Amino acid sequence: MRHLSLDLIRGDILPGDHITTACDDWLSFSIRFVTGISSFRWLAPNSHSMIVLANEGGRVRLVESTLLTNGRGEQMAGVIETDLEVRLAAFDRVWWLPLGTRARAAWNANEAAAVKWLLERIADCTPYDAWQAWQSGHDWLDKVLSRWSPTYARESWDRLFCSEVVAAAWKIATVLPSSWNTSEFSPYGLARLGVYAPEYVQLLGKRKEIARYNSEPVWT
Ligand SMILES: [Ca+2]
Repeated sequence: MRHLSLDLIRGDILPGDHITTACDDWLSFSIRFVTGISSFRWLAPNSHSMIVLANEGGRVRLVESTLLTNGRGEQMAGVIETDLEVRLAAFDRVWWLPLGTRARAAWNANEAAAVKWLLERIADCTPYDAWQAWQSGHDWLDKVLSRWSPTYARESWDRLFCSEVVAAAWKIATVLPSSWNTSEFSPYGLARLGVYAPEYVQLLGKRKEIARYNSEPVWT
């Protein structure tokens, strides 16, 4: 992992790449705790996921499903477009996880379909999926009870949580196999998938490696 400021690499960030983050607040801690335990770790390193929609001359546009207060003081809960540079201020740690060669080729070949789907989700303000976010985080029960577990989420894109947006766009772009359930991926689960370039970059915060980054085979 390299630790570099956004200014040094902003031109290298590409559509489809995963931007993932963590905060030192209780919400991030609780997500990192439950998703870490499900992965047999004390704490997951990351708690939120965003996907790169476009890079316009170094201005990195993102899509994310999140809870935000807009400029008029209204609470937003769902899929929105944001700007990486603006969003940096909201987090304590931020990593850029670039797609690797195979995933990049798949994304580039199917980018139009994935971007169309992302823009439609922004346009219809697809609501935030708190229930499936909770289910995806508590995977430890699924390992015992399989699909009868109360924490097993059937794939459903009517509502979307943060890492579900990334996984769904990747599935549309064939970065992930069509048989995979995108409603079961936590931010840490996504960071472990073997879809990335060998090297990733921390853009912000005290240095923290993502254990098991890029380690789980996707195409076997
Ligand atoms: Ca969902």
